[in-house]
Amino acid sequence: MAVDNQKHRKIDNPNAINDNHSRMSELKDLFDEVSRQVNAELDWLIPAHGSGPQNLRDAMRWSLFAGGKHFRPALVFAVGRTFGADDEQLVRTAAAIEMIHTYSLIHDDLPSMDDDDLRRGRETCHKRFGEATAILAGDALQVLSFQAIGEEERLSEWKRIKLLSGLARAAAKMVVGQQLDLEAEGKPLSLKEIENIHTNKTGALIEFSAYAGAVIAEVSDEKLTAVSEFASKLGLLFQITDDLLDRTQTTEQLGKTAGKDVAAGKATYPGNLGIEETRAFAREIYDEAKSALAKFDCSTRSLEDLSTFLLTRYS
Ligand code: GRG
Repeated sequence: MAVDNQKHRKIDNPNAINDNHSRMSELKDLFDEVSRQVNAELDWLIPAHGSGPQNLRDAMRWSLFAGGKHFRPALVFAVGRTFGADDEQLVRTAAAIEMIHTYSLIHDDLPSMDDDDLRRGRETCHKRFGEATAILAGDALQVLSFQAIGEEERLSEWKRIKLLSGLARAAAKMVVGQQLDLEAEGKPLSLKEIENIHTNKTGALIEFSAYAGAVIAEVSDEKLTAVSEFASKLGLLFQITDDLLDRTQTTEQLGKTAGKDVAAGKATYPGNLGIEETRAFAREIYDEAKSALAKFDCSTRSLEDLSTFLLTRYS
């Protein structure tokens, strides 16, 4: 009998264990390889020394090179490679998305927002460099990400325009989601309202990451629709399991303050549904993400593995 929990699953067939191990090691290779390429690109785009105030440069690099998971860049690579794009066409956009994501974390941690001291296992940007410099480091990362795509000569002008407008839309949604999130603190929300906050705040950039990989690989409009469907499920799955992590893991495991959602009176999936029902909901969304992948009509192994990674990361 199989228990429906990936980590404690009882598997009768030893081949299934080997397959699980080899897929986990393929996924680890994907994350390692993407981190290596993206960090090298970021180091080239924002070197340790150069013109302008050194303190601002140090603040950007403090947050950029703090050991984030690089989930969004991994998604750019996984979708792009799935449809045949070369890594050298993908890496700049993956790095630009990591810059926008890092800016959002720096600003989210500010005293006027979530007021946090710990991020990615180290002091937050404003704790280390002061509030004004942290605000400016976030601002600079945001605009530099657009510049990085706009000046990327390995991409055609048509692709650059599609990517720039898509990134601008996603970044705007993130701001809308953040404002809705701040306004909702301490208020009871319906599941629909929670989903609307997360679709904007977290989902939009994840969806854009998948879209970017597909645009760079020049997929058909029909495939692009399937990619969007998959990515919207993945964005939701990311947030549901992020909410679970906040409840089930320690500050050390997370590298950021655990239990913040409850302390800040945030409406979350576990707060609304309870932990067990949230787990079941995550499983449902995971299944829907996998069904969307079936429409890709090609091997989607790495995308299945990224989905499984999200589903199982909280246990
Ligand atoms: C300030 C404009 C503005 C937006 C902030 C994304 C966001 C909106 C706030 C982050 C707050 C937060 C913790 C949201 C939950 C989901 C999330 C984005 C988690 C952090 O992303 P990970 O887990 O982090 O990919 P790493 O460090 O691995 O990159």
